[in-house]
Amino acid sequence: MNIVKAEVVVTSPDRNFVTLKLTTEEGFTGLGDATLNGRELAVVSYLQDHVAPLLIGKDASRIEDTWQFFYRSAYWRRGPVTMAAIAAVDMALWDIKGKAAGMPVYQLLGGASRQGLLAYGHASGSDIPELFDSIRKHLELGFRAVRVQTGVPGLNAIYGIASQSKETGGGEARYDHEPARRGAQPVQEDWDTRSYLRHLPRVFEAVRNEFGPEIPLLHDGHHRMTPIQAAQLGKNLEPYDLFWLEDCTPAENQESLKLVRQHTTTPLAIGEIFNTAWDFKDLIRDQLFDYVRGAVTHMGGITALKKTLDYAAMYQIKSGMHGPTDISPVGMAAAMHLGLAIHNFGIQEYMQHGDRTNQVFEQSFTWQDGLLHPGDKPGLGVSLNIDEAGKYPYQQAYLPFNRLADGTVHDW
Ligand code: EZ4
Ligand code: CO
Repeated sequence: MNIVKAEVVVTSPDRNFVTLKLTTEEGFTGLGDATLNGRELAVVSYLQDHVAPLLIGKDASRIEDTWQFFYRSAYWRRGPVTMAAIAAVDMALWDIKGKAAGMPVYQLLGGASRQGLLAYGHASGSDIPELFDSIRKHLELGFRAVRVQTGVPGLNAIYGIASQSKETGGGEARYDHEPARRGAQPVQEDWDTRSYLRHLPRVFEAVRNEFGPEIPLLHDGHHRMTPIQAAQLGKNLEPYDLFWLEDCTPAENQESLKLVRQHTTTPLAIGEIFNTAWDFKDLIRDQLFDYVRGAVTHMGGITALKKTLDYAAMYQIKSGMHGPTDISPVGMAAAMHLGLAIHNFGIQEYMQHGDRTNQVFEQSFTWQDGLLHPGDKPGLGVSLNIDEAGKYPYQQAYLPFNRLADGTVHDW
C-alpha cells in the first residue's frame, strides 16, 4: 500500500488551515491536520520541503514505523512545528488504514467505550448580563458543559471574550474569528492580574446562583498567573465547584504546579501547548493535574497522544483534548475517534467551525444531546473539497498579545 502522492493544502475559509493529503497506489486517500495557529507556513515548509519527498514510496500501512522514522530521523526532536507535521502524517495514515479496512478509526483503536463525547462550549461576556445571555444561548444550542470567560472591570480587551468580527461587518459575536485578527501585526490586548483575581470568583458565584450546581463549568487562565496567584485563585474558586481550571500558570515551569496543587482542590487542566508525551510525563507521575489538554494535531498524532493518555490513565488522569477552531475539522475528527475509544475520556472542547469551513471540509460527525460522535464512515470521516479550499488563499494572521498598564509584555 505505497504512498504515491503527498500534497499540502493551505486554505483560509474562516481562518487558516494546513492539511496534508496522502494518496496510495490503490487510490486510498488520507487527511491530516497540521495547523499551527499564527505560524502555519513554517509547518507547510516542513511538510513540503522535508517530509513529503520522504513519504513517496513508503508503505502507508506502517503507522508506528512511520511515526518513529519521522521522529527519530529528524534528529532535532520535539517542538510544535515538527510535531504538527508528524501529527498530520500520522492522522492521514490512520485515515487510510480505516478506509482500507472499511472501518471508522475508533474501531481500529479498540471500539467505542461510550455512546458519545461530553463536549463543552465557550460562553463569554464583557459583563455579567452578557455572560448570562451567552450561557443561556449555549444551553439552548444543546451544550451540557460550558467554559466561562469574562471581561474584567478596567480592562478593554482580554482573551476569550466574543466580539463581532470587523471584517465580516458584524453577525454572530465570536471570540475566535480570525478576520478580527488578520493583519501584519498582532492585536494588543491588556491585562491586570490583581483585578482579574478579585473579579473572577464574584463572576462564578453569580453564575452558580443563576444556573445552579449541576452544570459543569470550566475556566481558562491562559498561562497568566504566577504559581502563588494561581493557588489563590484555585482556592477562591473552590466553592463554585469548577470542572477544571485550565493553564493556570505558564507551562514552561512544570514544577510550579506543585505549589498550586498544595493549596487547592480545584481540578487542573494543562497542556494545550505541549507537543510530546515527555512534556506530560513528570506531571502525570507526580499527579499534579487532572486533565490532559493535548491536541492530536499538536502532540504528534493519534499514535502519540494515545500513548500519553494510556499512561495518564494509570493515575486516573483523563483526557480534555484541545478543540478550538484552529484545530481543523480533520484534527477534531481525530480527537473524536480517540476520545470515543479510550477509557479515560474526560471532556472534549468543541467550538463549532463556521459555514465556510464546513463547506471546505465535509464531515460525518454528529452532535446530539450535548454529545459528539465521529460517525461511522471508514477512516476519519472527513473529506476535503479542493475546489472550495482553493477559493480561500492563506491570509496573514497572528494571535493577540498582552501588555500591562506600564507597557510590559505579559503572557497572553
Ligand atoms: O488560545 O487555540 O482553550 N483554548 C484556548 C484557545 C487558544 C488558541 C490558540 O491557538 O486556550 O483559545
Ligand atoms: Co486554553
